[in-house]
Formats: sequence, structure tokens, C-alpha cells
Amino acid sequence: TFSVGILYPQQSESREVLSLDGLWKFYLNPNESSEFPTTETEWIQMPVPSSYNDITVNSTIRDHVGWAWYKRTFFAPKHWSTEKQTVFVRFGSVHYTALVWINGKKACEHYGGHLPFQADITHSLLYGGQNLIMVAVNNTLTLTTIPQGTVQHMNNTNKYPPGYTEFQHAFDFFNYAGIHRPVYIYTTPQVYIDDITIITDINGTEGIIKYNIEFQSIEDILTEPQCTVVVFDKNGSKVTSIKGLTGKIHIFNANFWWPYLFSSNPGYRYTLEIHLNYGTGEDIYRLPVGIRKISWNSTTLLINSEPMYLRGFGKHEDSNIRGKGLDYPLMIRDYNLITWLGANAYRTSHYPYAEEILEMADDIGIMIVDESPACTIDYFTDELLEQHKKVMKELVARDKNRPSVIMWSLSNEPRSYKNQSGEYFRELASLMKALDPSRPVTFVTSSSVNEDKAVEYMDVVCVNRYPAWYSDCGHTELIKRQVIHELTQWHQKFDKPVLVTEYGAGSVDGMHMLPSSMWTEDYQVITLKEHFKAFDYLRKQGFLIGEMIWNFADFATPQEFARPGGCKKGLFTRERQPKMAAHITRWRYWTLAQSI
Ligand code: BDP
Repeated sequence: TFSVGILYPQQSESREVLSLDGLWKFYLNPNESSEFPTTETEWIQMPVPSSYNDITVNSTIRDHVGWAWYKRTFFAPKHWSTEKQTVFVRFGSVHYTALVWINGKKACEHYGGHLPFQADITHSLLYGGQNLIMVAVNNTLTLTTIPQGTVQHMNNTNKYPPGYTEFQHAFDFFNYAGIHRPVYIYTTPQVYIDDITIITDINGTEGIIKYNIEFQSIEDILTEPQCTVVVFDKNGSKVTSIKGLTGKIHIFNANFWWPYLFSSNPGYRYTLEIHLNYGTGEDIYRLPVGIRKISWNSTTLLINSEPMYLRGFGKHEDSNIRGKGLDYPLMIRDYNLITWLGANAYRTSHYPYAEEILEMADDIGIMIVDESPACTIDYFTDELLEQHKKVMKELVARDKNRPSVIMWSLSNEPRSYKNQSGEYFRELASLMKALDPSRPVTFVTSSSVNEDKAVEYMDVVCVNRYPAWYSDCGHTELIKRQVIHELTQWHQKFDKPVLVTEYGAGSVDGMHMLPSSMWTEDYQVITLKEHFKAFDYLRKQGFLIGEMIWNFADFATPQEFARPGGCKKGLFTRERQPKMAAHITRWRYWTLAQSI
């Protein structure tokens, strides 16, 4: 069967889901080939989901660039063979290239991390018996992958042994690899719901849900299946129902989806219970839906016609031991810290986060700037653009129905002062408008106002800037002047709303000095406070739509002399305990929330 949708696997009356998370066997391929490991291969234990890098005490595994193998066995229930259905294997994400085999038969290939992919494995399984799944993973990046990277061959034999290579990338986070998100096997009936697209709108107190349902079938079918959509409110009471594969649902006196602290009932979602019937068969899938409308103009971003001011930060999927692997305790801890801070937004810097993480954002009412993995693009080629477009399509397919996603970010800090970047981003922006006209599109610039070639094609200007850190070290007294001057210039030149997507300072937790000095917690606090002064001034000018601190928590980077055990710009330590900066941010964000 051909599948276009990438709905999250869900158990229902008609669908079974089997988790393959747990312990897999792992083997690191020392050479460049993706050939099957031989029988003598020594497999070690490896948890899934997790990055493999920090699980062992072996630096060869931590720093590995190339192929690695995963395998495990599982049983496919016997009754699956007697029912006409499709069985899929679905990976939440694998870094970066993944080749998958079921019982020795190739199931699929996928290029690029951070996004889900799946394969129909119905005809490769042994039903009522044990099956073997093998996954080859490769974390090598090149100039035509998203993101970009290079492998350098070091030829100076005075310094390096023959064949010595070094992997390099321009982005500032550790290149964790492995099976990072949950792996599921799931079944669908003969005729099944393959994809759902919803667009919501509001009209006074009325909520409108436009929906479209795509179906697939194992065999050709002669007539269209019947579709019924039943809408339930948050308490599980039926609100209305409608028939048809596509349609418009009207809910009078609807509860809208609002951000955290904006309403007493943020993150409100209805559930669409979709019944697809064909003959005696039925497929049922439930999609939570938040009704909200995004609009924007040259100064303001609005949700349900109310101007929004984003209080947040950039984050990372990063923590001790599991690296970028999805971790439920960490995820909930992070959301508890986010609400403790009084934040209402964050950017998924610098790649799409796990679906489970966005599901929580939908539920709590956190506004998400949903960023692609195209971090720090340096060389703009047609081949890369094709790859970038493919990634954006996969991202929209995955996240299009999420109320929390309020903006698409095409890239973080591409070299947008280069001439070729203009045409490159013009094309990407127009692709996004075709895929989803309902959300603003941006990318995050670090170029100067006069040199940037791509911001003009965006709906919102997003800027990363580090006064008193990457320039004028030690001079926090310059921050207010510089921030006000630069952000005003951005707005005046492009006539668009401005969002500060990164600013801040590094601090080693526990280090203090008065007068303050770089790397102390005191310096980080003063840096933030000086920015707050500039933001307060700019908010009165009317074009600033939000402030985001870099970063929510300390995170791992490649080893570098400027990174004492990672990037230390976190409000929280990597263990998710507050630094001084977290407390003043909390004070500011709660004050802002109450004054808006
Ligand atoms: C910015 C990058 C971010 C880095 C940050 C830093 O967008 O990924 O971590 O600088 O240096 O330019 O801390």
C-alpha cells in the first residue's frame, strides 16, 4: 500500500499498537560499509529510544561517525494473519540515515533525523512467530544533507596517522545519533484512515473546523468508504457529528485554544472521532483539535484576534546519558519548569522535537516556533534546496494539525548574508505558503540588517544577537542601546514584526563575582536584565512580538575551548536545576503575563 500520511500510531477499536522500545542489541561498524554484520559480531545492549553516544564509557562510541547497527526480535500475533490488514513499522526519528530490514528483507530507507517515517511490513512478517528487525544508522553529514557537515581527511602524517579523519559541522550542539524516538508496530484495517488535515477558524463565538480525510485500501475498492466524524468536548460529551470525507464543522459557543496564562482554560482541545466504514469493516482514529486562528500584520501576531507577546526561550532535546533520546521524566520536568517560569512559548531550536513533546505543548497551551533541522546552512545548492523542501514537507505533514505550532522556521542562522541565500529562501517561503497558508513563515537570522538577503521573504523577522557576549565582552552597559538600535532598524527596513529568538550569556553554575564578570551567574543575570530594559522600551514601539532567551538549559556541544563541558547559557543546568537567571526570568515572565 502507498501511504502519504504520518499519523501518530494510536490504539483504537480497529488498530493495534506494539511498542518496540526497550533494549536492542547494538554494534558499531568500524569501517565505511553498511554491510550486514557477520555472525562473530559482538553485540552490546543499547536502550531505545536514546542516543547511543553517552551510554557506554567508550569514546569510540561517543565520537563515532559512520554506520551503527541495531537489532531486536519481536512476535507478531497469529490473529494478524487471519485478518485482512496492513502492518506498519514506524520510527519517531533516527539520526540521520536509516535502513530497515525485517527478517532480512529491506523494509525502507530514510534520510534525515528528527522526523518520523514508516514502512508497510505486512508481507515480511512471520505471524504467530518470532521476527527480526535490523536497523543500520549513519550519522555522517555532508554538504547535501540537512543539516550540513563535512568529513575532513587529515593528510599531515607528522600530526596524524594515515586514514585519520575528523568530522566537522558548524552547528553548536553535539551530533548525537541513534534511534532517538519510539518505535512502533501498528495495524490498520483493510480500508483505513491514512491522513487527516484540519484547519480551524473562528467567527465571533463560533468555532469552525474544516477537515479532510484521506484513506487507503489494501485492494482496489469500487465505491467510496463512508465517513462519520463525531466531535467530543474536553469532558467527553458529544458536541455534534457530521458525515463525509471532507467538510466543515460548526461549533457554537466554542471553547477556543488559548496559550498558557492567557485564559483560565488554556490548551482546550476537542476530539474528532473519525469512523471510516467500508462494507462491514470500520477504522476509528481520534484526533485532538484545538480551535484557534492565527493572523499577523507588519507589527503584531494575533491568536483569535488577540495580540500575543511570546515569553520563552530556545531549547534543545538534550540531557545527560540519553542525549537526544525521548525521555518522559525529562519531558514532564521540562514542562513543569516552563510553567513555573510563566513562559508561554519556545522555539524547537534547531530541529523538530518529538511528537510526544509537541502533544504536551498543545495540551498546556505553549506556542511553538517549529524549526526545521536546517541549522547553519553555509553552501546553498539546488541539491540542498531539494532536500530542504523534502524536509519541510515532512515537517508540515507531521505537525500541520497542532494548535501549538504558530510559526514555521525554515532554518537557524543560515549564512543569509550570502547572495545565493536570497533566491534559496524565497523558494522555500513560497513552498511553505503553498503547503500551509495558515501560519507565518520565518527563519532565524544572525546576519546584519544591511547584509541579510533573505529576511525580506519572511512574515516575521527573527534575530539572534549576543551583545556583551560575542561582541564587547564584559560591557553589559552597552546592551540596551545596541538592542534598541538594531531591532528598530530591522523593523524600519522590512516593516515586519520582530521576535528576538536568541540572546543571553553563559554561566557556570555556582560561579559568582561582584562586580560581575563573564561566565558568572551574576553576569548572566545582568545581561538578561539589560535586555529586559530594551524590550520594555521596544514593546511600547509596538513591533516586538516576543523575547526568547538562549537557552532553557545547558546542553552538550562538540569539545571546544569556548565550551566548558557544553554550552552554559541555560537558565537551568543540564540536570534541570535553576541558576540565578531562572529566578529573574520567572519574575519577569509572570509580571509580563499579568500586565498583558
Ligand atoms: C547561536 C546559535 C546557537 C548557539 C549560540 C551560542 O544559534 O545554536 O548555541 O549561538 O553560541 O548563534 O551559545
